[in-house]
Amino acid sequence: MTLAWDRLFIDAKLATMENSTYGARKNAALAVKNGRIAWIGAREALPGSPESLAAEVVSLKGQWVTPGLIDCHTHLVFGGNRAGEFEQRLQGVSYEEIARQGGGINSSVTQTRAASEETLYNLTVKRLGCFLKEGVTTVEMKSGYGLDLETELRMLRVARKIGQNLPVDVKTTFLGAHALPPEYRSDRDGYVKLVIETMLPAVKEQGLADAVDAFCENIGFSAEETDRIFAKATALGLPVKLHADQLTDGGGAALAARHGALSADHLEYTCESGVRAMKDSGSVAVLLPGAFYILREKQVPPMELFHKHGVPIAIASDSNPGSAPVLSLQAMLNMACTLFRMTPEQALAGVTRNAALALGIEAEVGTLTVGKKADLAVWDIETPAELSYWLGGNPLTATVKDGVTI
Ligand code: DI6
Ligand code: FE
Repeated sequence: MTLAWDRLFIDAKLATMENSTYGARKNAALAVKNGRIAWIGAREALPGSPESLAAEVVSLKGQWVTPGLIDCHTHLVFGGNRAGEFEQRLQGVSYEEIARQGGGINSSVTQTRAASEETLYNLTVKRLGCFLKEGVTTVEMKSGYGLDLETELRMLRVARKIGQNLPVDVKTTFLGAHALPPEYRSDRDGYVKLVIETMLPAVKEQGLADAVDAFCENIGFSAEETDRIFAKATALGLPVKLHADQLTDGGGAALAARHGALSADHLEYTCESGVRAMKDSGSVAVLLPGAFYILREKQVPPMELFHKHGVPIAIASDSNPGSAPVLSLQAMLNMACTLFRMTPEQALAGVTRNAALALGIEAEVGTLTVGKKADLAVWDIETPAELSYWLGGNPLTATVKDGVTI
C-alpha cells in the first residue's frame, strides 16, 4: 500500500501566519509530500491513524512550528571586517564622515576585491551558519562590495553556489550602485554608465541576479542616477528594490514605487507621500532595526504611516560589515519591537509572510499553507511572542527545509 504522505508532524502548535493572532492552530498536524505542505488540520481530523498515513510520523510534543524564517535584506558576502571603524565611531567619528574619508563601504571593497572566490565562499558560509541555526530557510544576499565587473560577478556566484550547496534558498541581488569605487572618484557618470552598460547586462546574461538594488543617498547615488539604473534593470526584466531614505529624505521611497519596486528598505526619513506611493505600487517596507541600533539613529521609520496606509512591513538583518554587523535575525525581532514599537506578531510576520512578499516569493514560502514549501522552524517556547521577547538564547529545536529535517 502506498502511504499518502512522506512525513507527518503531530502534537504541534502551528503559527501559520496566514491570518491574525499568528494564524495559530493548537493540537495540530502537518503533513509533507514531495517537500511541500500537503495537509494541515486538527489532529482529530486526520483521515486515519498517523502511521497509516505517512511513512514517518514525528511527534513535536506540543512545540510551536512557524514558517522557516526569511531574511530578505543582507550583505553577507564580503571580505574582512571593519571592527576598527566601529572603534572610530565610538570615539565620535560619524558613519558618513568615515565614508567620505574613503573608509566605510570602500574599505570592504578593498578587502573583498582581495579575497578569492573560495575565501569569500567560506567566510559567507561561516556567517550564514549563525542564521541557519536560528531557523532561517531563505536568505537574500547582495553584491556591492566589488564595484568592478569581475568582483561583483564573483560575489553573486558565491551567493548562488551557497544556495545550491546548503539547505537554504538564496535570492541574489545585484547592488553595483552601492558606492562610487575609488578609481571613479572623479568620474561619477563613468561609473553609472559602467553599471548600466556593462554590469547589468552581464549579470542578466549569466543569470546571477534575481533583483537589482541601489543605495540612493547623499553618500551613495542620486535619485537621477538611481532612476537610470532602474530603467535599465526593468528593461532587462529584473525586479528592483532600493536602499531609500536611511540617512536623509531623498524621495527614495517614491522613486522605488515609480519603478514598481518589490520593496523599499530602511525608510527612516520617508514622508507620507512616499508611503502612499509605496502602497499604490505594492512595495513592501523593509525595516532594518540592526542598522538603526548600530548607527544610534534617532529618527524612527514612520510606523503610523505604514499602518495607516496598509503598507506591509518586513524586518531584516541588513547583515553587513559596516552599519549592521548583525549575525542574528532573532535579535532583530526584539529590536523591531523595542526600537520600532512593533508587536511580536507584526515582527514575526516581518520575517515570514511579509519577507516573502518583499522577495516576490509569497506563493512558495512565508506561511504554513498547503501547497507551499515545507520550510519549517520548530521552537521550544510557550507562546510565539517569546520569539521577540528574548534577546539572545535560541529556542530553535529543529529546522525542516523542503520537508527534510536538517
Ligand atoms: N546601507 C547600509 O546599511 C549598508 N549599505 C547600504 O547601502 C551599509 C554597508 C556598509 O557600511 O558596508
Ligand atoms: Fe543594506
